Amino acid sequence: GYPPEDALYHDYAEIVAELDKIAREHSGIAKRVTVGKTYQGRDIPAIKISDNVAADEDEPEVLFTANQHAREHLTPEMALYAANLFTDGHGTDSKITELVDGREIVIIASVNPDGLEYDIATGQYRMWRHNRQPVTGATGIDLNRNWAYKWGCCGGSSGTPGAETYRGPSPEAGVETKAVANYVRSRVVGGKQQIKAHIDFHTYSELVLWPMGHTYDDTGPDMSADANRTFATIGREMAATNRYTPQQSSDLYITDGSVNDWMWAEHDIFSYTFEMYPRNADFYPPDEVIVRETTRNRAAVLALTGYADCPYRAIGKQD
Ligand code: 0X9
Ligand code: CA
Ligand code: CA
Ligand code: CA
Ligand code: ZN
Repeated sequence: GYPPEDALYHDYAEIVAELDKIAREHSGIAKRVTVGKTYQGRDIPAIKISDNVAADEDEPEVLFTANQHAREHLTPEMALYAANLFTDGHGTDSKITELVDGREIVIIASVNPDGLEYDIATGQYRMWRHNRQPVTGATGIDLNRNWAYKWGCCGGSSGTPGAETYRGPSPEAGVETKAVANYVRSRVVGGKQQIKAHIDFHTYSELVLWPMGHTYDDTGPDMSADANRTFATIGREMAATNRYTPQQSSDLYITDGSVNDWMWAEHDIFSYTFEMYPRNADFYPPDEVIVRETTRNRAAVLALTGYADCPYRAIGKQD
């Protein structure tokens, strides 16, 4: 498990227990949802939060994901913070109540629990990034290079097993990538994708990133000028609240097969990456920073959830 000095971080069992507790204590507005299993057979832990939570209502859906990368331990904490924020805030905070009543919020607290558990299994951090499935000559795929849009197109991933950014043998070969992609596809109802907005949490660098990642171009065949302006406007608004730096993701570096490009290009989801604390290299901040660095994203999470009915409102348009 976690080193004793970092005991406030949640391991897999504790993530599951926390989601179960939230669902139990807020059963009218929270229920566990099934996303699928990891390579090693763990249930990918997720929760839905909305009024009339048992019904699939006609409300904009918002997705939060965390922990594609095993060692980014602040990110499941962010997911749990958001789950508690929406459930505790319902009925106590008028703005949160309105969001929970008018949206269907799904939080996947760890996309990669196999990797998380491997990273902490010895009690000494292993700096693990990938999932834990065997590939030719190595173990693990970089899940955030394995999405099925322009996979491996552009020099933003590696074809070598064992490399940090190994893209896997084929798109969605990663069991967890495929499970989350299947979940997103399952939200196409009557030909319409229900999920309108998404944040994928990573560490570190304190950035708000938006697509595209595979090209330096701001606009192109899969990114209209209005969409780009909307991404940038909402991205900058969120960054003003958490004091992160807002930028197109390729301005950081080129990635191909990353989640934001797929979510946008294939599903028209306004999909962001947040690179959380700290600003400079450190995957293992002490547990003392968890509360500060998750609370820091309160306003940004609420802002994107608010925009989900019509993100283009940010630039004064209707979709
Ligand atoms: O490389 C990644 O997958 C993300 N950074 S991390 O240090 N958490 O691994 C960033 C992905 C954002 N996309 C692009 N930079 N294009
Ligand atoms: Ca500590
Ligand atoms: Ca509802
Ligand atoms: Ca719905
Ligand atoms: Zn990451």
